[in-house]
Amino acid sequence: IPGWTGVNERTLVAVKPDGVQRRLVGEIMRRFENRGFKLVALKLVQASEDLLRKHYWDLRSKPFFRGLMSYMSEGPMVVMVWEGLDVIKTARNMLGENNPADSLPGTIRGDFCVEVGRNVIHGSDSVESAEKEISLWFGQNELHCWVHNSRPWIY
Ligand code: RTP
Repeated sequence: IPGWTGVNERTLVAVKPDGVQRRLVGEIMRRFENRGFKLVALKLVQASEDLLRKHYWDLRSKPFFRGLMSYMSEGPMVVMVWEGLDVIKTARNMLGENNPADSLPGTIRGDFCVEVGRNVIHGSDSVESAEKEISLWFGQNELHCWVHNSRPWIY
């Protein structure tokens, strides 16, 4: 099939508690579907402190770590795995910069938030972190493999 490399990646995307509370879940999912990515896992989770510590282990010595733990515990998150060509990098572009002030309009953070401490969404930043985060948040039986038989370029 012309233009189809078959190189599929998976990334973890999480709508943080503020995003859920502000009813942004549908809008965010719509953007990923419209872009052409495939949803392969989805759940609403109130994250435990243990899970959040593991997720943000690399940031444990940062001054904002305690605030980050408390922010991420404020309510349930919608955690998803999206699949498709270059989805890790493309998702990060769709999210915008870590600091919403640096995020261009048209990105999720550029359209929906102003504070780094309430930046609405998380997305894995590399192949290694995507693999680590997917196995942290999901069991194997929660990840679904499905295909669009007649149109393989639709991931
Ligand atoms: P994320 O992991 O959530 O996608 O964010 P990121 O890679 O863009 O940024 P990272 O440096 O890993 O930071 C993780 C989350 O910590 C919060 N944060 N607060 N100065 C601050 O108060 C500060 N800096 C970072 C943000 O929620 C950020 O997304």
